[in-house]
Amino acid sequence: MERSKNAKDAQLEQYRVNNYGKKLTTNQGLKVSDDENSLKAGVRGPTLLEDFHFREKMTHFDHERIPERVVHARGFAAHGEFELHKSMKAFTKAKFLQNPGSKTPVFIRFSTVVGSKGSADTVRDVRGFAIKFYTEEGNFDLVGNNIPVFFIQDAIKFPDVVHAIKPEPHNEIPQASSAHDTFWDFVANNQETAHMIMWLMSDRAIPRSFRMMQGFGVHTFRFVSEEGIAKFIKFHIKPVLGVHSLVWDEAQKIAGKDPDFHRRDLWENIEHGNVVEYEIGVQMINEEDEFMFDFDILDATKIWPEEIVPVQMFGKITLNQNVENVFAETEQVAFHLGNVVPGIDFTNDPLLQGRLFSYLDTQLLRLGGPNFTEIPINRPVCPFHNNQRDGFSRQRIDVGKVAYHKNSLANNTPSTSTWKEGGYVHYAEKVEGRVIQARSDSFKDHFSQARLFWNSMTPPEKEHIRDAFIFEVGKVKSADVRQQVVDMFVNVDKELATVIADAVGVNRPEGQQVNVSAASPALSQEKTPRYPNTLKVGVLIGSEFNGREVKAVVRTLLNNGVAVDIVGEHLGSLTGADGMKVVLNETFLTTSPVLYDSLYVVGGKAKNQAKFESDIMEYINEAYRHFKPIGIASTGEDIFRKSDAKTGPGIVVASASRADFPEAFIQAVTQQRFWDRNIYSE
Ligand code: HDE
Repeated sequence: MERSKNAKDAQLEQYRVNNYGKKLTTNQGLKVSDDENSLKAGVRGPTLLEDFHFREKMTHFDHERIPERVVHARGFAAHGEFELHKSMKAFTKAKFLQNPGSKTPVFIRFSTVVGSKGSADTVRDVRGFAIKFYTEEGNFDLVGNNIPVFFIQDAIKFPDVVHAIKPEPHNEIPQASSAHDTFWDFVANNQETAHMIMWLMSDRAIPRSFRMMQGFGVHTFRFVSEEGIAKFIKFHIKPVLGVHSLVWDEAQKIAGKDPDFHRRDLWENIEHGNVVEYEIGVQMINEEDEFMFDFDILDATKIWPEEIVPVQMFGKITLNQNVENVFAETEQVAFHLGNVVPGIDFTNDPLLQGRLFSYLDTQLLRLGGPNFTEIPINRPVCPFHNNQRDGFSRQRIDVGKVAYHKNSLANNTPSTSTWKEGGYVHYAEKVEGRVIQARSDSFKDHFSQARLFWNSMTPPEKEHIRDAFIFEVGKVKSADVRQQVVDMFVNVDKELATVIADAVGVNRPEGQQVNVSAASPALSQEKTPRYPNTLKVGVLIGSEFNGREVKAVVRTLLNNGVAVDIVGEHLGSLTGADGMKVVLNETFLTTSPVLYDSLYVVGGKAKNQAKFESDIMEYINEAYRHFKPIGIASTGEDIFRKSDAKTGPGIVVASASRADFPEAFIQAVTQQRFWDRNIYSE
């Protein structure tokens, strides 16, 4: 695919090295004559210390690893661009938000939070959504998540929540999972987690794709205009393809069948030239309205319901370029909330305040010193000059003898800039108060918005949340902790807590839910946009298929942007009853029904007919249980009838819909899930 020719790409190009066709050398540039055998005293003798090439090669290898991120270790990233559609000049001085049509290079790293670097993509977890905007005024990092609230209200508790959710330290089990004692013990004993837990148990925590997740800045930030007028803001990012999720059983199976499911999905879609798009906007609250709400706008465990404070979209982010080297770019990228530009400022959100310390600190360890800003992926696209010097792996050569401010020998340069000249001037917020270690009373309502979230869910979404609780709390060995969890979540919903109690073998809770009947429909995924493009259909096929029929369906799928895998008994090609040939690119063994959004069951003949039919039935049964659309060709009906699946919602049968079949099937694929399918009916 054509490279995005923006300022960041041009900068990175200076650092890219292509070794293809070159001579092998040492790092000193010396040509190497033998890379197979170390230098020895005699062919069967000991290796000599003198072999500098061996030692250099081995030493470099020994030092290849750097510490993984303490959280968000598993991630995947891509390059792209932000385009401004609507000027935000009235609200912020930020230059990249002034002129509609202006473009800013971006780099986005998506991640899970809990698992280590090699863990599976589809675990139940929050997803990181970290964006680096390479603006002309310096880098702006929006280090968000796909869930708009957080577990805790004050950064001082971050090490605690992370210790509780990470694998338990005595046996390092379980990997990348919140379903264990220490996490739920933390939840029950730190009830500020309630709202976040509702999101974590919801479908949001098992996204279908990075391309189908919302992003949130979570904290309350400030926009500051050229005139110095500030507004409280929250950042929102909405995927153009809509917000879609997996089902839990499927997510767990994908974790084994394809642990790289999300990174592969992003990688392949970008490689195929499918643009990955998100709208970005803000919610804004005037400074004087700070206390108008029944929640504290500085509390990161609260949302601002969109129905009360609408999101104003101002631009689009497009990802269109994969990285060249995952370590150099994705691993070495260093995000930091303190990377801001004039016109974007902080608030006193105590979670945000703590993050302003942590990110810089963590990079020093991870990237081995203070010069990580010189690593190509971290460099701003504008020049940078200051009196910082030295440190491990310094690359720039600052010339001259003056490295201090103020000076006369260098005409007092590098010089500072005023606000008007583009200098960063911190917003002059008035603060007063006594020094105190305490939580504001306005932060103490932990359940109203947890219930607001519950009230906003459709019945299938509620069922998924209920089942997630039953799974997670069911994994907790301590009956006492299970009881505490049930006694906590009765505050959110009595019926929910009672069902959980029965399922996890503890007493039904005695308390009552909070008295909140409001809902925020924007929180449900049910009304999200739905498109067929970039969804994936598995075509299950044997020989003697009906060529005309299959061709029409596959063509309709491809015309709608659907990706198609042709799956059969073996790789190679097959011939239809009418002589048409198809090339198979997967077998029943190399792929799995959980890796498709839908199946098209063609059937046909195979060498081992019994095994062929049994494989197809297994695929059908699995897709059926995961509420997926299934299209049945005329040659596939017999096998379908022998499977556990029943005709009904999302089952499109060629003989029933005849000429309309391709269209009817596309509609079903677009719908993605059929929650009204009763998978347990006889
Ligand atoms: Fe982070 N977080 N975090 N976090 N976070 C890190 O920084 C931290 C929080 C988020 O792709 C670390 O470079 C504290 C909220 C993302 O490279 C570390 C607190 C949100 C990423 C850190 C939070 C996030 C991180 C680990 C409580 C959503 C991955 C490695 C105050 C708004 C960035 C690193 C990437 C990574 C600290 C809470 C998002 C240790 C102390 C809330 C997306 O610095």
